Amino acid sequence: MRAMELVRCPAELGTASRTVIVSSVSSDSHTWNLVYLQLVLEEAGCRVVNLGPCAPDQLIVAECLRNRPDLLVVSTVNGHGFQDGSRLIRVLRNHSELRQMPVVIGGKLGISGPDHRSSASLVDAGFDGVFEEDADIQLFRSFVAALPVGVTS
Ligand code: B12
Repeated sequence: MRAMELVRCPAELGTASRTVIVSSVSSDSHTWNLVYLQLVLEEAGCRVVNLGPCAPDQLIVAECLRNRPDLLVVSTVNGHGFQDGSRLIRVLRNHSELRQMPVVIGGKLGISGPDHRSSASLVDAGFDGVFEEDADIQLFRSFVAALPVGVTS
């Protein structure tokens, strides 16, 4: 299965500036992936709140409730992404106010290269998009450009 098929593209197009939270997961201390994504998003005109590495689930929940972002971007490369991502998305989706918030995850999610079956299970668990290490960044840019504004406000 191609990465393209793992993205639920929002139908509605928005033009206003979007607020995006970028975060890693609790186990992951890698940082440059987050800096890279912040730059990509700022280049696209987004206001970015970067929570940095090793963000605990409850911090991510609290910052989403405080900032009401148009998108949460989770990035992880240490190889625990499938486990950490599954846990995090359940915590987020169990929160009634965050049930509709667009959330994507990407990076080096496992330790054996792209695993599209595991990515599909992340979509089943509640992610709106999964961008594995072989995904084209242009696909991510298109996803962001097509986001509706104000879903979580
Ligand atoms: C620097 C580094 C470290 C530093 C991090 C310092 C810091 N403050 O960031 C230190 C030494 C701390 C470290 C530690 C570890 N690391 Co390390 N690290 C690296 C290294 C060499 C470079 C990472 C980097 O900065 N890349 C630059 C950024 C810009 O690129 P990137 O992270 O790949 O992200 C890109 C894409 O993945 C993508 N992307 C990422 N997220 C997302 C999200 C979305 C939505 C999208 C669209 C795209 C996207 O966009 C980025 C640009 O293309 C890589 C190897 C490598 N060459 O990639 C290993 C690597 C990531 N580390 C690895 C490992 C295993 C570890 C450790 C577990 C090692 C250990 N046994 O202790 C620990 C884990 C620590 C932890 N708790 O997380 C493995 C992960 C294996 C895997 N996933 O298959 C790698 C791949 C090395 C390897 N080949 O084995 N590491």
